[in-house]
Amino acid sequence: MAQEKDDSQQVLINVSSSYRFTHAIVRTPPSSAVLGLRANDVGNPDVVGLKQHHRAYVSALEAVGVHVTVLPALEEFPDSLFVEDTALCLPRGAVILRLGAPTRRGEAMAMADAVKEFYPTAVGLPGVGTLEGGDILAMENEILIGISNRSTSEGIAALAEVASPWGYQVREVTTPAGVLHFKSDCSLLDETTVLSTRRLSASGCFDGYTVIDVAEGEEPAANSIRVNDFVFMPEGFPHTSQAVRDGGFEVVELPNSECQKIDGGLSCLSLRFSPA
Ligand code: CIR
Repeated sequence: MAQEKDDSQQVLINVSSSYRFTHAIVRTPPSSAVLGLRANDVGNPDVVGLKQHHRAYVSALEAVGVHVTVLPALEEFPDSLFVEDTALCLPRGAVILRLGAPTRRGEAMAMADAVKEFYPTAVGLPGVGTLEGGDILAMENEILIGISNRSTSEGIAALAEVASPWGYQVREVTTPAGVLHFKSDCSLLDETTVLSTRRLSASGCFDGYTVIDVAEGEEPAANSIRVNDFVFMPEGFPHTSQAVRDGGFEVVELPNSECQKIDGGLSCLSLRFSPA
């Protein structure tokens, strides 16, 4: 279990929350990101802008008390800035995943050593199914995983095998048709609250949770991240950011226009964790 310190640097409380993080791992965007995978071509990302936005993202994490490890760019993997898809890091252990996109498979192996710095006992996903981190929403006691074009039932069952002994129920849910990842359409805001598109919450997967709806036409805002006391949201979605503020959350808006051109949201850009 991770621990937090107050201003006097005394250890205060144990933290095992699904949104309190002491550490993050990110990877510098490669110039080859112009070749990144995308469902619809709306033009290539501007690499200078992408790198600027990435630096702002790292600074924002640091500003809320997260220690960030920045890995070097991997030009051979255009999508390698989206580190979230390569591993799942929970308080009690980490799993190196098997990506569903064939061109991205090698990214997981490239991430393994960095994860093992913090989780020496990290394991590989058992079996043969595929699972990308973008489909995994880790809550307090349960982990929701969306079946998608990238993540299979076999991959989800394999994760359940590993995560059940850590005290989590794994629940298989459905990613809306045409949506890349489950978390393209939702985010955890606190223990009992999620931000979700209506097309996803209509499936009933968040029954029992409080849902804040993403405004119509602002669907990319669904991929936000709660980090410690703040919710990081992409810039340019005023109705949704207001709804989150109205829900009592403190919002930090970050530029993400270039990532969005290759289907990347804010969650995709980091592994966030508090190792025990
Ligand atoms: C891909 O298609 O794999 C990348 N262009 C975007 C990955 C976004 N990752 C995420 O949502 N976790």
